[in-house]
Amino acid sequence: MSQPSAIINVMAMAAKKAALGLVRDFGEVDQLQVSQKGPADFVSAADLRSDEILRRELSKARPDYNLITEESEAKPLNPDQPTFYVDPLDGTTNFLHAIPHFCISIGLVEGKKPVAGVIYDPIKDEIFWAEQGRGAFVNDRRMRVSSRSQLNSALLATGIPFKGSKGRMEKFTKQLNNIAGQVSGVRRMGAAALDLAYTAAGRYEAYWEEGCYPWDLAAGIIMVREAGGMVSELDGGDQVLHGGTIYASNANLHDELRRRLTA
Ligand code: LIP
Repeated sequence: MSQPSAIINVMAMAAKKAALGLVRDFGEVDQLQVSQKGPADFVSAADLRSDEILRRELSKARPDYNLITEESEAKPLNPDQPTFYVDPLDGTTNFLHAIPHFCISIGLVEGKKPVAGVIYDPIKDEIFWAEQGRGAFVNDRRMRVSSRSQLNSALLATGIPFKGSKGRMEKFTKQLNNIAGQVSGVRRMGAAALDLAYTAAGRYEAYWEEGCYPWDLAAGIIMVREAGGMVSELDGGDQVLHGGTIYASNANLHDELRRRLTA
């Protein structure tokens, strides 16, 4: 196994520290489901607590780096320094409904290129990590994308538009209509970072979603690439981090799936 570098250790330690609070809070969400008001405020507070710990830990270890989190206000970046893109709770809706599928995602980006990433699922205690040129790992096992090349045995993941994702439903239903009947299955699990990590681990053959943010994607993009997979925009553009529709898959099925999804 490749030894995690200093920066991976920094990111992994920050994620594990923040996850302690998330796991404790997750235990309470279950109780709050039945209350009249529901757990929404409680969950935003949990998200903010995770955010605060991640910010503190990452900026203590790398004070010069830029840091953007889902919860932070936009501020000018120093273009000479790398940028951490952090989602303190990816899969918020799952968390809110007491569904144990969520994670913390930390990506490190140089210029526009993700170069390192850590995604931690504290419920399953799986830490996914990758660094440019050093491979991708889950816990201490190397990850490789799947080698399936037959469409009919491929399992895909996606995100379904929901309230607020204006105008995307028509395009999505067309994509789903083009593909669902051809493949083994399509999952909507609700945490983009884990969808990418699972694609890197060969659990899914591919994943696509429109409307994600760089903090959902930065860590997962480097993971899929280091596991031997391909990541692009569905329409062929190269702005994967800031672009429209993220599309990641194993190398064998990349072109064929894209053709069908965009037909
Ligand atoms: C979520 C993503 C998910 C997507 C949701 C949302 P959050 O991130 O991981 O894939 O479908 O719209 O963006 O809001 O839980 O950090």
